[in-house]
Amino acid sequence: MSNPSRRKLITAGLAGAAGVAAAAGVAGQQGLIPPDWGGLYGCGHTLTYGAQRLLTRYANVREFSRNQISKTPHPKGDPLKGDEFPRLAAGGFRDWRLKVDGMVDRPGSFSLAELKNLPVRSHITQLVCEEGWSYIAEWTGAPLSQVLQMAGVSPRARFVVYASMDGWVDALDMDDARHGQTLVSYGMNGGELVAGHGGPMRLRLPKQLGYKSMKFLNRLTLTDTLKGVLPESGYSWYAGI
Ligand SMILES: Nc1nc2c(c(=O)[nH]1)N[C@H]1C(S)=C(S)[C@@H](COP(=O)(O)O)O[C@H]1N2
Ligand SMILES: [Mo]
Repeated sequence: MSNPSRRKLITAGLAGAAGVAAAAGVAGQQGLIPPDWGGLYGCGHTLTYGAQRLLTRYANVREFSRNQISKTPHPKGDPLKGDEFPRLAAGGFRDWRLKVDGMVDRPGSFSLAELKNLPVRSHITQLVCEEGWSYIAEWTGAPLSQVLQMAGVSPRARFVVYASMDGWVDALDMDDARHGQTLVSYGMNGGELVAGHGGPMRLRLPKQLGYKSMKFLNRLTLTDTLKGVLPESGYSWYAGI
């Protein structure tokens, strides 16, 4: 190979690399890169998340009719260990609060009664467990977007980190957090949300697999990074369906 053609090749290679870098930059600005883009499975995670964000960012998942509600929903329902949960339950969850902190103008906490005063949204959707079972139920609650609005989210916030009384921690991006079907849910099939399904309050996020619909929710933290925030769980961070 003569030098000029090799130089051409190198130039073409550099231009190609610059193109990939520019594409990655644009993809980042458009919110197409997930926080777990690195590592062994990063490429797959990025393709899944990027494609879902391009195609279904604002789409709703399917809602069912009342006669399709499952007769026997499948609760994994372990009771919570420790004294806190029985104490709260004995008091009708009057002392239970949802804490909201991080990148918000008005950090604080909300009682169940305050959250029930927000606009009410219900949907009949399918909860799909990664283990292969699913059921259809009606969930009632406040749109998470309303809770975020009440707390005043900073425009710099990129994720809602959420945590439960049984020590789960997970996170959503702002698209899914503000999606109309994403609820902080306190009701199921026309009654209260029972403890077996995560009562008094769970996140209900029908756009992703069941493990993202955290039961026993008690904290929301707005952040601009997930670095060092999420435990190593073995589950994919983004589980769009
Ligand atoms: N806090 C908490 N939330 C949780 C879980 C859990 O063990 N603890 N399990 C998750 C999984 S893997 C699934 S499939 C659903 C099950 O919801 P269900 O008990 O209402 O059927 O809850 C999710 N949320
Ligand atoms: Mo699950």
